[in-house]
Amino acid sequence: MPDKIKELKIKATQLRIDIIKMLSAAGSGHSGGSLSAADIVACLYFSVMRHNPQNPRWEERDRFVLSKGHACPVLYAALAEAGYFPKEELLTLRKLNSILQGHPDMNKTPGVEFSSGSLGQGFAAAFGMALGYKLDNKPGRIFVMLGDGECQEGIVWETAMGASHYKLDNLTAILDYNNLQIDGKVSEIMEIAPIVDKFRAFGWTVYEIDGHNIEEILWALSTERIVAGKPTMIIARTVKGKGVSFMENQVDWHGKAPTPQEAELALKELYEELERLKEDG
Ligand SMILES: Cc1ncc(C[n+]2csc(CCOP(=O)(O)OP(=O)(O)O)c2C)c(N)n1
Ligand SMILES: [Mg+2]
Repeated sequence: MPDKIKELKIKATQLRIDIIKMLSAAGSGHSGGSLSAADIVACLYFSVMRHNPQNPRWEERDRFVLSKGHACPVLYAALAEAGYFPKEELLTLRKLNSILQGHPDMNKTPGVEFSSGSLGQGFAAAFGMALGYKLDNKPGRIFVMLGDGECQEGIVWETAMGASHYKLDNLTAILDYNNLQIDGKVSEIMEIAPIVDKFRAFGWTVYEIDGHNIEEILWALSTERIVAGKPTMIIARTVKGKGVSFMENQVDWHGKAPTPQEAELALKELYEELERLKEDG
């Protein structure tokens, strides 16, 4: 496999390892939705985005907003790996006075672009950032990740309408389509399908990919996929809890942290995967 793909698979596995360590140390937090997003977040921070951990407020940077803010362990793991703050900070997740709060806080954590967690709001904020970049003639791109349960929020559809009205082709959204929300299957609680047709009807360019396939993620995030005058939506099919066998597709793991014993089992699997990737790629 090409070196770049191998490197990103290793990064994503490293993020999953850090997610398990952080959540286990914190004793609370969101496992499933952090793990489902790891491959996409790895591609963004370690291949696609133009950003500078030494200068987080660089004017022309690309920005990433994690609208499904409860999955912040994956964001914190990526920011630490990229060098925004020391990795030791990860083990302070959810502690009093930590820079790593239970939901992202842009005033506390270097590299966090928006304080998200109230579902839907990060998407709207990203729309505002993209509009601001256009008005200021800035070259950067704005990326935002949503959950599928999050798409049940009305604000998502106001944002979808606004972004296409203002022709925000500098905005790329990624939907982490794992078909699970806090208390069950999205398709049973309040169906969002046909989500591709819905975003197309709202004027977006829509791509559907496997959200764990690095090649497909990079393909969809490439500037070549941008259609002038339209925002881009990437519907990424994912598995909630991806990478840890006993967490995969289990709704119980939405808002639960592993016990020390469970963390040990999870880390064993992930370190084996890391070794496998390093050996044969
Ligand atoms: C406005 C709002 N309502 C409710 C919640 C509580 N909540 C946190 S996560 C979640 C489910 C989100 O599901 P989804 O978007 O599918 O996330 P993922 O599966 O990626 O974890 C809910 C209801 C919230 N954070 N914000
Ligand atoms: Mg979901």
